[in-house]
Amino acid sequence: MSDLNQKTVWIFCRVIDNFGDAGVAWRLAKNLQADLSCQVLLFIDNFTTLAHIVPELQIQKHQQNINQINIIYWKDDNTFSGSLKNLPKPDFVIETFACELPDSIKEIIFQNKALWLNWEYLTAEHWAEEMHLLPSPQANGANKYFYFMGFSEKSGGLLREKNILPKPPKKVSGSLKTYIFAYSATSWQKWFNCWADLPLNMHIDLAGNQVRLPENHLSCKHAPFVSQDKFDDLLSQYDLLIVRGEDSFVRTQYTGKPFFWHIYPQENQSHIAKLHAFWDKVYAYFPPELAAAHSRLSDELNGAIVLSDEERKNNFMIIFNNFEKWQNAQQQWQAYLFSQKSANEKLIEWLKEQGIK
Ligand code: TRH
Repeated sequence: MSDLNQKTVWIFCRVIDNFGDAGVAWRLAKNLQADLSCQVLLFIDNFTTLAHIVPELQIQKHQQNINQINIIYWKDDNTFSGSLKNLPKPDFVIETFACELPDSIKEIIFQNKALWLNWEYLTAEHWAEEMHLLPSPQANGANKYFYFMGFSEKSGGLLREKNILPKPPKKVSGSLKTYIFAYSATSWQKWFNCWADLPLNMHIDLAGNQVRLPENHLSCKHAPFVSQDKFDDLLSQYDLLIVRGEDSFVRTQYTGKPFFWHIYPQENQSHIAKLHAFWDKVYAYFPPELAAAHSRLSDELNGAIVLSDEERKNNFMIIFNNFEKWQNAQQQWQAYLFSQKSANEKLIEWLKEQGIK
């Protein structure tokens, strides 16, 4: 992949909650710096959250360089007085998750004729492919383009470091090593009790602080938060993963391991359409009976339905008794993802088409 010979990109991130806003912005910054050899300035309004992911970050130092990425504390226009002038001017600007840029930044975009991208939340829904890279004329005359990552050739692809390769499958040996990094939900204690009643030799590592430990004899312990650089290797050590949000969700797919997705819950259940749009693509690789069982459990985990104890148990029996078929299906999905160009590659192609060479 050729580089953008030291073009400069400004990335903006406003942390709403959890770790994903910072997590995606940091991954984007790392990928642009490494794979596109860009000069990257990351403006972010929450150093405390980012420091969980980047432990080297010094929270009190409002401008610092880590892994050749310039990290700058940004809240609004007032946190910039004077310092903007000393920064390398942007060739393109990425606003993550429509975090709304202050007028001072919009003025710099206009003055420098910088390309302006809004990096959208990841979805498999069809409409995102249609909107990908559409220009949206702005009041100051600049065009803002919407970048939609996704799972198909027509989408913006997924962020993928050029040095990661599909990991070979590993047979389950001894206990079923399970990793849970999820949101709180009413189904957890029902799932834990169901697993405790099954003839399962399972150990659970529980990350984050939103899910309580099982109230039964299941083997489970809290997993410490690791740096984002160590996160991929951590995920690949498990047989079964239940992950949340956006970035963990993508990184889990790269492991090729069986997983459930605990999607970020939205008002009026609008997250369910996004959940189904994704799994509809993946179930094409599942045997029908496995897809049906997984789908019912996934819907219960994400609050779409409530299963009876009997149905929950039957569905888990189906997926655990067909665990190798599940592994095989996820490895086929992994191969499909790796067969596509990454967001890194698609972005550099588009930037060059727009004249950034
Ligand atoms: O933390 P999240 O729930 O973030 C969410 C989602 O991004 C969601 O789309 C967004 O709308 C909401 O925030 C505001 O899940 P996510 O996206 O997986 O982000 C977690 C990040 O933390 C990810 O980059 C992985 C990283 N991480 C580590 O680096 N080390 C760890 O030990 C763990 C558990 C996570």
